[in-house]
Amino acid sequence: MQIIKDSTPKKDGFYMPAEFAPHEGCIMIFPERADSWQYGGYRARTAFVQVAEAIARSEKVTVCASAKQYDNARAILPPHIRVIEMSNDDAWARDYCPTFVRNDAGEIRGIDWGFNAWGGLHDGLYFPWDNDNKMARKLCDLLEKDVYNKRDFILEGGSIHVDGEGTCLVTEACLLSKGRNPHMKREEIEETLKEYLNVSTIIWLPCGIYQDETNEHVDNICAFTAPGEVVLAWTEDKSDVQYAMSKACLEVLEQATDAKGRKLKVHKLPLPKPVTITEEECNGLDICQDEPTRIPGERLAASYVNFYIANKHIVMPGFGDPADEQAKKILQDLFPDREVIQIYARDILIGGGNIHCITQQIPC
Ligand code: KQY
Repeated sequence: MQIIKDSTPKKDGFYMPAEFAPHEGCIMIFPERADSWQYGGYRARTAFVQVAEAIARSEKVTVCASAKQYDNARAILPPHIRVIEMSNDDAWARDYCPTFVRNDAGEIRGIDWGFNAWGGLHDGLYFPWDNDNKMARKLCDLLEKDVYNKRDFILEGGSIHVDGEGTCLVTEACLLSKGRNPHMKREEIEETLKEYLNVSTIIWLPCGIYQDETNEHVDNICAFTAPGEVVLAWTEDKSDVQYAMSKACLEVLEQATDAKGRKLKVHKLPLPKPVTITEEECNGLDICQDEPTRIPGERLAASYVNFYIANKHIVMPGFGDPADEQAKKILQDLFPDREVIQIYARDILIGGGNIHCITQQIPC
């Protein structure tokens, strides 16, 4: 594996493909962090395994497990899912496994962004995060892909969505937050994204989902479903604080033009009714001094937009809400060539994200 320090994907003719383009596989990480997941990951594992199995129906899945959890992960995951031992601080593959780029000849390379646990010492969610920060490079080595070194720029995979045709969606709340790249102006951040993702248009949504502790990643509020088409997390309840947030995003999307000069078609994806954490669930979480902790009754950032597009399936969360069925039908209509699999994901949500956040695609 070569670490590329003196060039960029754009200079070398590489770009980030859309998630709906074909995949060689998907990377996940086995959950065990006791202040993120109830009972040291014991509850979340059921949902993680279901997600891995659903994705593995149409692409190769690799699960990274710590030395402590390797035997357990190997035992509970089916044999067609590859399990490898790799140190980690938590299980958010989207955010710190590599962002992959490809060229027209089909060669794939990784990008190793800097990771600081969603805000470093400013408003990060745990410390230390050095094992996470090393994963992109280790995975590129394992997968025999050269990797661009961009550790001087803090970026999580969940804070970007691309259409593969030159457009990238981000949120101001996240990318301009003080815990990411405070020394950079908005224009400099744009230039970096353009150079590394090889896009020409950045659409800045103002915000994401209420209470999203990532400083409101885009992957929880809005996602491309096709070139020129997005889904937006939506509520009709004007008394919900999320209404104004989703509306502000809608206004930007309605005004936006993508890199190909198209107006975007916006599909509203309903939100479930507010999901709050119970006292019993909080009791299953360890508390770490000086780190944010969950409080009974706290609203979680539940959204159906946090789905994964596999080669032949859409793997989406369900919350036991009446809107589960409606959201599933909307996605099924938008992806007629893929079967939608809905997985009860409350135990992933408690960790602070959802199915998109725990997966990272490898394009082919
Ligand atoms: O991408 C994500 N949504 C990760 C959230 C991390 C939360 C840590 N508790």
